[in-house]
Amino acid sequence: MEHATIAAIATPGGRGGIGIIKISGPGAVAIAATLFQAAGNGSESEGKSKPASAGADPDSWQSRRLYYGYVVDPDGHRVIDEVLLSVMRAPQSYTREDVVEINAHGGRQAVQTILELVLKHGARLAEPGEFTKRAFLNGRIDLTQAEAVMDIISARTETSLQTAAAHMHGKMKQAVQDMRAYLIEQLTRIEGAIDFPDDVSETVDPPAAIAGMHTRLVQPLEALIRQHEEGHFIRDGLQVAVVGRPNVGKSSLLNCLVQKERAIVTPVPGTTRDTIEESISLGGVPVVLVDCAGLHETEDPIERISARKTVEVLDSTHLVLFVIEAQRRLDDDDRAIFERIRHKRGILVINKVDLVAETPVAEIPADWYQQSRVLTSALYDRGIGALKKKIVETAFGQDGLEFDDAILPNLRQKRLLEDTLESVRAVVRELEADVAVELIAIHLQEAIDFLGQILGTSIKVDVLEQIFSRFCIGK
Ligand SMILES: Nc1nc2c(ncn2[C@@H]2O[C@H](COP(=O)(O)OP(=O)(O)OP(=O)(O)O)[C@@H](O)[C@H]2O)c(=O)[nH]1
Ligand SMILES: [Mg+2]
Repeated sequence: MEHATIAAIATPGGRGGIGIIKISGPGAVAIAATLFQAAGNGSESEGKSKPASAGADPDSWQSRRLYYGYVVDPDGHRVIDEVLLSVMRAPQSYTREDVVEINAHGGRQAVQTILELVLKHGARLAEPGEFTKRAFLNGRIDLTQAEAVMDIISARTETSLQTAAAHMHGKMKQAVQDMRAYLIEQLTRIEGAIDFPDDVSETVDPPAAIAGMHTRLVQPLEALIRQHEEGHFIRDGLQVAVVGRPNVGKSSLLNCLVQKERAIVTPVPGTTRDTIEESISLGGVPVVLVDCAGLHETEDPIERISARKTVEVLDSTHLVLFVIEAQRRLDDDDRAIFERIRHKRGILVINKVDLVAETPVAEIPADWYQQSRVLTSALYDRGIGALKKKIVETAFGQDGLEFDDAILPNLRQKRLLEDTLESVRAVVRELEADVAVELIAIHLQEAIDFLGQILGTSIKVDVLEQIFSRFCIGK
């Protein structure tokens, strides 16, 4: 474990009410003491509601207390800023080391100058995520909780925030620890059988062991892996492509859904040439809407490039809004588009209903998303609420997404869960085939190691570096 004292600006750049410089490590308090001059002159603390006045001796500074004063450059005694300083002594701090936070005024200059002074007096600039990495290396949190810290920082909707917070409070950790404990118990028994070969059948009861493997491991592992797929939307958003012939009102619909003039709308077919993306939150899930160029048979070279882009979007999109016009009969272009997307999950949006008296003119084949049709008028903002509801329903089922207490593994965790499942399945197969216990022990150990990598108890240094490098500086 490295013992350098690290420092960074913990608040975002730009102007703000306050800016925070965070220092962590054995030298944190001493460095702060060389720069901080308490306001007032005594060492007695004032009333509880006011910041305390710090004594000159930093050893007398109390943990988790705010001190009021100034940061002064020791060379030349220039006052840099009026600040509040807090000390959190090890091990009761974010990193489990001594931590000092200096709350300065939030202009770039003051915060930057203070950071430079802190660095000059013995700290080094923290790498991205290094504070959290220290919290992990010092055993305050496990790796699933460290990863959740980053998810909280980048959470885009209420639901993503909730699930990240649940992970930070150790839900993922608990689930993995339970499975790992069970595997260790099994391995201990099997190893007992290796040492006393006469007692194999007594120590290991294969049918019971197989049943246990199923309920305690195979099922929970499969559920967690499935939940990753659903959780993936919470993290990265559900991609919804808006497609149809030129001029059917795709851009108008996008604008209605996001409630702003995002895409250009004109009566001229072929207005949208490039794909346009905009995000909204539906049912707690970030939804990324992609407005595409109209698709139709054409010789125009620009339109052909646009069409190629649309087809690329269609490949990766989770859900398609297929837009047709209510006042017009379907033509070959409409039919060609449907053939392209029929394998995709989709909603048929019958737009421009304001132009028809009652029922749409278009005679729609029965197999065109029969369960998922919505009538809209993007011009008059009609049917948009129903469309939003349909998007959630079509993507996530009738009840929407139930994420209240779900555990949503990230990609790294999911891959390790899959590796674990594979090893567990091997164990089950070997128990069924009655193979040598030594072989079973190897696969059990493998599964234990994979779960350990999720928690961070057995993990390679480069993997750790990779995880923490995705953090922002100052966290
Ligand atoms: N009456 C009526 N007109 C609409 C409606 N929605 C869109 N329009 C009109 O249809 C024309 C085309 O709308 P856009 O939103 O640009 O259509 P688009 O599908 O994006 O067209 P391209 O980008 O060219 O493929 C514009 O004149 C819109 O005002 C609607 O619900 N009712
Ligand atoms: Mg358009």
